[in-house]
Amino acid sequence: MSGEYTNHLTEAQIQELAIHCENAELNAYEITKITDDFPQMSYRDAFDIQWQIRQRKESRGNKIVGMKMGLTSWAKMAQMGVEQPCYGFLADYFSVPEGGDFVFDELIHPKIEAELAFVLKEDLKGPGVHIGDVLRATDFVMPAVEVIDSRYKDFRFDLKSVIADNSSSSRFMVGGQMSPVSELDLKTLGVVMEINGEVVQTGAGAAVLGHPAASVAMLANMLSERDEYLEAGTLVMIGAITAAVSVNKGDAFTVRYQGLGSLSGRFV
Ligand code: OOG
Ligand code: MG
Repeated sequence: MSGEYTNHLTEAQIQELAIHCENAELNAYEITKITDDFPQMSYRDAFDIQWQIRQRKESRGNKIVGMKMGLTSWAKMAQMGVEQPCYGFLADYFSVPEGGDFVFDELIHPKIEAELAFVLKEDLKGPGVHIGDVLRATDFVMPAVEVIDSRYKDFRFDLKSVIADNSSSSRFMVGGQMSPVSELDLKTLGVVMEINGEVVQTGAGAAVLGHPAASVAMLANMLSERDEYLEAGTLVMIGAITAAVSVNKGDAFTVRYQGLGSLSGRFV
């Protein structure tokens, strides 16, 4: 993603594409991927579209309550055919309380992901942020489930298109038990995902870039390309540890996290 970081689209096109993607999210309908119509779109353009969507929400009074990394595990990269991580933001209304319901009809074709969330007690400013910085700056870790919902037809995209679509961010749940990093072995931390009582995915923390904290470090470094940073207090989801799993209306899930309890919810 380094190298070319210039705009190939005009400001008006970026604005128009932000509205295009955000309307699809707000009204739960599919769109064709942006690069089909704008093959010249650059990474800079894609992130500008995402930041424009963020601004639109903030200007309507929504709060940004965290950040997420995506495509950070081999399981996810292989599943989506994309080989580099991306990031997105989390808005207030994406959050569903622990044990709560996800309203299926507000979504297009949701999938669930087992993740972890880091909550920071110090700022993290890239470039050059490493795992040690992240561990020092982390207040606590808690279990997280992300519900992703690409706005693109059939959940198919390339890296630039998914970045513009806020990296498929849609809903999330955090809760379970929090823990300081000193009490966890983040690499071997096991997760078991069950849907309707059946185990559908299993994994361990090291699936995410070798160590979950590496994902937070990468986010801080990516944000520095835009002179942005992670402020103390920010919640960061590290990306799915296993492949994502499609869900249907009526499904119930439980994800168990070694040493951190479990998260459950339903699609109603
Ligand atoms: C992109 C977002 C991926 C994760 O945790 O890997 C993501 C997608 O697969 O739709 O959130
Ligand atoms: Mg995710």
